[in-house]
Amino acid sequence: MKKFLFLLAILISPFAFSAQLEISNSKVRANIPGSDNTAGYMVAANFTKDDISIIGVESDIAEFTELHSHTMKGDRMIMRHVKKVDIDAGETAYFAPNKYHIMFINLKSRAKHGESAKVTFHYNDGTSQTVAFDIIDPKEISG
Ligand SMILES: [Cu+2]
Repeated sequence: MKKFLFLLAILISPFAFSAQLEISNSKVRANIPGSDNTAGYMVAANFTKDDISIIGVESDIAEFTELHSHTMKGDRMIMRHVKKVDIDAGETAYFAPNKYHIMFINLKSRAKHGESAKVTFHYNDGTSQTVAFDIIDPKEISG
């Protein structure tokens, strides 16, 4: 019986032994009419003993979903598509306005306040994780 329960525990938690981030405060800016793109933010904490890299991202609301960074060029902010974001063991990454963000490009429909998006992160160890993001009026997103 003990053995059976152990096997059951493995079956119902398939990611127990793989990279998983604690993702909180996950939200997407509701997009403004006339724009086909928007951005998402989150806090991603790595409480595991392993360094984790996010190497890809996709979503159910956009044709393309990318990891972006913001860098300053002189006094101008420039968005860059980055191939990966490293979150070392014990570290926390803040995806926020003017920092790393998730870019949703060619939205399939308008991202409306009150709806939600499914965002899937792919990790360097071959695993992935899907997280729900609340779609929020940009006025309610600080930063
Ligand atoms: Cu961007």
